[in-house]
Amino acid sequence: MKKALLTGITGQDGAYLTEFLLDRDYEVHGIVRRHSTPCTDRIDHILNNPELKDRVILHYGDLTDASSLSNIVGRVRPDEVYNLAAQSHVGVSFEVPEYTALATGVGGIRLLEAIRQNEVPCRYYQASTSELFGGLPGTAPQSEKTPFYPKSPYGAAKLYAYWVTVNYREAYGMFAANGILFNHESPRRGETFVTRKITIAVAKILAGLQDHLSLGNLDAKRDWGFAGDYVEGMWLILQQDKPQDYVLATNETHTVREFCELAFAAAGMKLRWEGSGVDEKGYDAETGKLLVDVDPKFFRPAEVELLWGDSTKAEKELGWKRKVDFPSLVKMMVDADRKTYGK
Ligand code: NDP
Ligand code: GDR
Repeated sequence: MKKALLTGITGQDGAYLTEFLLDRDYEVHGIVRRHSTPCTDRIDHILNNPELKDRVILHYGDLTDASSLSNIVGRVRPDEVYNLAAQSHVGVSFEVPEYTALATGVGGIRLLEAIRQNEVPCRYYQASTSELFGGLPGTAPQSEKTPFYPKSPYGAAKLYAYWVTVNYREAYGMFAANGILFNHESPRRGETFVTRKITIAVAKILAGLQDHLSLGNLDAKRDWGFAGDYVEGMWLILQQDKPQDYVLATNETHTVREFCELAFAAAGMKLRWEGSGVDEKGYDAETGKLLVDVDPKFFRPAEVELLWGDSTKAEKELGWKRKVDFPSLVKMMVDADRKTYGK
């Protein structure tokens, strides 16, 4: 039985990847942080499943604590390591820049060193991101060849983790690879990322639990796919003969405004927009009720305006392609939140 070690097992991608690996008969080891209340909601269905729970083993550790990583890697001696843990919120990285650097950036080299010093001949996946590109004008669609220009402490920290992954591959011959993933979402997406914030708001507004939704930049464009599709790509990257870096994306881009329109439409509401900039508002076209407004507090000190991926290399070499399209993704998320919030 192959052994995989995941950091970030309690996150969105960690939960999908755990399911994917269990389906392929792996034993899955996950590194979890200590919380005052448990934060395992996304994997509780696995931990409580009598047929699966013995194949998922959790270890306390932290990406900011090299000794914990070294102990776990030395004890488990995994075949594959997926470094998914991070302070992963771009906006929050402006509020906690130093911690973001330590966890999201330096965490990567701590884990690589834990593998190297324990002499574990495993394959290493680094969760790299389209935020590395920074969305510079004239660079889209972005591929493995597009120059990097991160625009946040998060992006800069991920840039460091990207390059040490390449460096350990070249310096020590390690099987270390980056997946440069564009935004991927799901009903398990963290509630403060824009897609989930929108789909929760739609469900709550419909159920009479929220009045309206306040957002920041409605014009930002993102290449949004379904997280369940992307974890297969992570695994495929580690099954290749040679370690290489790959972009995973849908090859489409949409604005935050479009995501809103589709999300409200999935619940039977049509948005009518009025005004512009911070004065823009979205009304229910039928009743005239305010549904969306703009609050400057959700703007970032620097913004990535356009992310649009080109995953031709992954399609050719990995045989990977997204399965869930944009409208189906939005509907899946709205439907799931409507179930949770009652209507
Ligand atoms: P989430 O924010 O949902 O999950 C992050 C995970 O990291 C959680 O399990 C969290 O644990 C854990 N974590 C955070 N800090 C630490 C730390 N110091 N030590 C150990 N664990 C820690 O992220 P996603 O699942 O969405 O993303 C997975 C990875 O992929 C991240 O690295 C992200 O930056 C990257 N990425 C994500 C994309 C996306 O669109 N989702 C796109 C490209 C890259 P806890 O539950 O304790 O908070
Ligand atoms: P992103 O995701 O920054 O792309 O990072 P997020 O959903 O936070 O923002 C996407 C875009 O929407 C704009 N926006 C808002 N964002 C949030 N969170 N809240 C709002 O109210 C709001 N209004 C507008 C943002 O300004 C931005 O332009 C995600 C994370 O998963 C990273 O870890 C990952 O690396 C990248 O995707 C690829």
